[in-house]
Amino acid sequence: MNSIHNFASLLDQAASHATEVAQFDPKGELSLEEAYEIQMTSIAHRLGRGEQRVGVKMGFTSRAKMQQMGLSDVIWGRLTDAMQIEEGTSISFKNYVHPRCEPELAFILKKPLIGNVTAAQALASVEAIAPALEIIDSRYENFKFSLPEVIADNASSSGFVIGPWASAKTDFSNLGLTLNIDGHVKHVGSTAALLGHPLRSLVAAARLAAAAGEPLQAGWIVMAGGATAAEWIYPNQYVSVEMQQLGSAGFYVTE
Ligand code: OOG
Ligand code: MG
Repeated sequence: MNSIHNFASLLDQAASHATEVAQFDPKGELSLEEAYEIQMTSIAHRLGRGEQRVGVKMGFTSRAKMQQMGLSDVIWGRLTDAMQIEEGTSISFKNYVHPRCEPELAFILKKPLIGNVTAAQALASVEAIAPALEIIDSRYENFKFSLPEVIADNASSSGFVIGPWASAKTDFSNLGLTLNIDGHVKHVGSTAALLGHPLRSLVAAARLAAAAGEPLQAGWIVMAGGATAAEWIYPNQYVSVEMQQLGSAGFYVTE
């Protein structure tokens, strides 16, 4: 119990000061329950400082991401308002340890979505969808971790950028997308990479969040997971996602 609180404080401090920590469970001996308890406790520190909970992020929902990180279980993390970066603005590189960016699809919900739901129920809860970027910044040295470690570290969540919201009536099952740096295409993919259909990521989010006692709420954002491998980002770059039909979203990186 004590170690849960210690690991949670350690990760919260590392995230808020952009410092790295050594892996504390490299062999993955903690249970997933313990790992999520560390995550919850660590995010409670942020909420205690006045941050507001705004949704959920999903992780390892595409093969590209599973392969890049060598893990294959779908994981999730908690989003707060402080993690949101306004589209078209800049982030300061010094606030990050070793950031990477990946293209995602974002959902915003118009009603709660709780527990075991069908894809049709999931779709009916969606207010709008948007092209999005996630900035992941593992707090572990060398961006290396075991499954319990990355879960404890809020699934590497660090920031997210949301582009223009579009009607959920748009067919988003297989939209082409690119991750671009300074206008150069770094990765090409499709929303179909997300568990075969991005709604499956939302269905999983509804189940996992409810099981944790924090069911998806109206107004919450759900980030469906990286559709391609993530790319390292550096100062003086403009990073963007371009998505078929939905448009683009981007941000600048300064020193
Ligand atoms: C873990 C987070 C995974 C995604 O979209 O798959 C994730 C990581 O890759 O550091 O955010
Ligand atoms: Mg992600």
